[in-house]
Amino acid sequence: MTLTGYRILLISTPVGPLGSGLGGGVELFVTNAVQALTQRGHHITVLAPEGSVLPVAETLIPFAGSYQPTAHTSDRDSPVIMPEPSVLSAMWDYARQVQDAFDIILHYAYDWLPFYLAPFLRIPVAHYVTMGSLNDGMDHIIAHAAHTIPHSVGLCTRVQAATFPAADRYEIIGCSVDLERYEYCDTPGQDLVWLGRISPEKGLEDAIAAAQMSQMPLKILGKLENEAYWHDLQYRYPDAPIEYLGFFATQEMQAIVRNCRALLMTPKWVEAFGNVAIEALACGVPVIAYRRGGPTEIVQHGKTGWLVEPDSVGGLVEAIHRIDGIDRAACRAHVVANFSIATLGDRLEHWFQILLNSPEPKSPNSGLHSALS
Ligand code: HBI
Repeated sequence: MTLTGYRILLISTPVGPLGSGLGGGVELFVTNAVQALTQRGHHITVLAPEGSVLPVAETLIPFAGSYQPTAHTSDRDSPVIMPEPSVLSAMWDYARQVQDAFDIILHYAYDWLPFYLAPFLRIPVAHYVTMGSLNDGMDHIIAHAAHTIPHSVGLCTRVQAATFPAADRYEIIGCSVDLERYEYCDTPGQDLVWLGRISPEKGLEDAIAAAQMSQMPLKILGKLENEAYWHDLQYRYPDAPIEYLGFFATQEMQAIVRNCRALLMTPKWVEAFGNVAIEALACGVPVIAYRRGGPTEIVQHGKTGWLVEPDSVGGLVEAIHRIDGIDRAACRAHVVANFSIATLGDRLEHWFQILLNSPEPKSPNSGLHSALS
């Protein structure tokens, strides 16, 4: 550590360039982490796939190579795949070469390699895991990393931790939004809004069904990741009052979302966190979400939105009819109190201090099998 802060090497997700929308919520995690840490006097160097855009980064080094196949579209028993020449191995080979110029590595890849490499490096690695359990191989290496190097794996929420083996081994870091980028609105129009990667695990069909049943117009924003899925939804709900507007960067996205009556969150998987929930709340937009995954630790039922029986479209419709009972100012106030950049900075800095003052890694496998059995 220099007198004025940590020298941090931040390695981004290998599934696509920052700013492309391919990285989903990770783009926001990375942007907010860089802001939170820079504001506190730390020095961040970001490694990311070429073509990445990260305005808040003082140093961004691009890497060529094939993207990793996305874990959320793989099977639970999918083997580890390295599509060489891979952007993931290129970024980590560079990290190996320059490690002595840094105090710590912070990375956001939901991929096997960084977890395997960490004990081989001379500086600590903080693994920030941004999804719940998806794959047996990843479960094993994540639990192994948390066992051999205690405190080295950070998650967003407790409910996400519960999806992994040895749920008590993980640091809960949470997430945040930069409140200055979200403008509060207390005079919404009639539209509902759904926001996220258009991919089956996000459950867009239920939001469309709820719009059809309630006849409330629904705006849809996000990366059109799965064309076949999207065409199937249009075929199944030809008359639903929906409008797909495309993928937008934060500034344009929040200008649309802030004018909506409520955000619908309909995850079919255990959403690790649900950045879109705190983005909407930051604009004063109440959240109607399935009582599943990260949103259960963000939405206060009856105060900042409604938590609905999972997969119940009728439950979504009932909540839609009650949405005017929610105080929009309370939505923004909750984010200010719990999910600010300053709060994230506190948690990241505390995590790094623990890691930098931790003893040497434990010998692997000592007692691990019991944790995984
Ligand atoms: N898949 N293999 C892989 N690696 C990632 O880093 C990754 C992913 N799928 C989705 C994803 N990251 C992000 O969109 C989420 O972590 C938010």
